[in-house]
Amino acid sequence: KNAERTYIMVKPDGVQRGLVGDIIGRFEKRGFKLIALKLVHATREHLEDHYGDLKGKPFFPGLINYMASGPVVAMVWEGLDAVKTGRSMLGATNPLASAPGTIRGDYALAVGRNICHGSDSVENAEKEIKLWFPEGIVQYSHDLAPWIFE
Ligand code: DAT
Ligand code: MG
Repeated sequence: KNAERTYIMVKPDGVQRGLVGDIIGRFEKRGFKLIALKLVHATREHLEDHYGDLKGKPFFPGLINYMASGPVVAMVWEGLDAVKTGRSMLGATNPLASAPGTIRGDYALAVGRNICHGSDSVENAEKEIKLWFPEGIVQYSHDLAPWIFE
C-alpha cells in the first residue's frame, strides 16, 4: 500500500501560469516519491484516449482543445494511499467547490481551466501510467521512507 501509484498531470494552464514547481513541491513535501516526470505536448488522439470515459459529454471537444493547447507535465507519484490523497490535494473538479488549501482551491476558478489532473482509482491510475509512460518507470530506493511510513 505504501507503493500505490497515481498519475498526476499539470494541465496546459498550470504550465503557462508557472505552477509546475508549486505542484511538484506539494507532492514532494507531503512525502510522495516522484517516479516519473516529463513535459509533453500531447496529440488530440492521445488526449481522447486519456479522457475516453468522457467522450459524448457536451464539454468534451472544449476539454480536448484546452488539453491540446500546450504542453503538460506528466508525473507518477508513489506512496501510501496515493490515489485518494492525490485527489484530495487537487481539490474538487469544479474549483468553485474546491477547498482553500487544495491546488484548485488556491489557484483556479473555472472547471474548464482547473490546472491539474489526478487519477480517480487505482485501476485508472494503472491505465493512465501505461498510456503516458509506455517506456516504463525508473526504479530507485527512497531513503526517506522510514521517516514517512511506519
Ligand atoms: P476530474 O478532473 O476531477 O477527474 P472529470 O474526470 O469528471 O474530473 O472530468 C475531467 C475534466 O473535464 C475536468 O478536470 C474538467 C473537465 N470537466 C468536467 N466536467 C466539466 C463540465 N461540467 N464543464 C466543463 N468541463 C468539465
Ligand atoms: Mg477524472
